[in-house]
Amino acid sequence: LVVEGVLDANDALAEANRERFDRAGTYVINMMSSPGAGKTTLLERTLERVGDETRIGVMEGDVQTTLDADRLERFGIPIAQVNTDPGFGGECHLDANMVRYGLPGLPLDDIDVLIIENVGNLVCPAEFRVGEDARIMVFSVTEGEDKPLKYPLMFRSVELVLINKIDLLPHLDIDLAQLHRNLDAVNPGVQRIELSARTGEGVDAWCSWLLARRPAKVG
Ligand SMILES: Nc1nc2c(ncn2[C@@H]2O[C@H](COP(=O)(O)OP(=O)(O)OP(=O)(O)O)[C@@H](O)[C@H]2O)c(=O)[nH]1
Ligand SMILES: [Mg+2]
Repeated sequence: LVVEGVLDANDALAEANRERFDRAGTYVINMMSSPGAGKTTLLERTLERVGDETRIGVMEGDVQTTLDADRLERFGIPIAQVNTDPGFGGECHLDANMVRYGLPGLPLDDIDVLIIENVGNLVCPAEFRVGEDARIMVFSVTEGEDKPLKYPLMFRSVELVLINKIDLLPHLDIDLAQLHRNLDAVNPGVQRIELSARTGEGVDAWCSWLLARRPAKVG
C-alpha cells in the first residue's frame, strides 16, 4: 500500500514534468541500462554525429560525481547533473521529483531532444516514470543472453533496445540469437539495434531513430 502511494505521487510529478516538456516542445528520452553498458559513450558518439542537426540536451543521473557530465562538456550542450547522494538518499534511479529538481538548469525552449541518462541499474529505474516520451535501454552483450528473462521489467518497459559492444562478440560466449528470442519472450517485437559505441558500427541507425523523433520546433 505504501509503495503504491509512492508511485501515485511519482506519477503526478511525472505528469507535471510532462506538461513542462510539452510546453517547450521538447522530446524526452529516458535512457536506462546496467552500470557500464555504454550510455555515456553512446551519447558521445551521438553528439559527434548529430549534435549539429538537432539541439540535444542531457540530464545526467548518478549516485555520485559529475564524471559523465564532464565527459560531455566538450560538446557545449546544456547539461544538468542530478546526484542522488547526497540529497535523495543515494537512490539507484531517477524519479520524477529528481528530474524536476534538475530542470531549472536546462533551457528547455532551446532543446529539441532531452536525453536523460538514468542511474546505471537494471531494476529500479524502470519503476519510475519521469515524464518522458520514450524509454530506451542500452544493453551490453557482455551481460549475457539471459538478462531479459531475469530482469523483465526493464526490458518490457522500453520501446527500443540498443545492443551495444558488438565489437566484443568474438571474445564472448553470448548466444545472440537466444538474446533476441529472450527479448521477444518478454517484449514481443521490441525494436532493437545492434551497435558498437567504440567502433561506431550501427550508431547511424540509432541516430536515424533519434532524428525521426525530433520535434519540428519553430522559432
Ligand atoms: N568494447 C567496447 N567498449 C565499450 C563500448 N561502449 C562503451 N564501452 C566501454 O564501457 C565502459 C563503460 O562505458 P560508459 O559509457 O561509461 O557506460 P555507462 O552506461 O555510461 O556507465 P554508468 O553511467 O556508470 O552506468 C567504458 O570503458 C567504455 O569505453 C563498446 O561499444 N565497445
Ligand atoms: Mg554513464
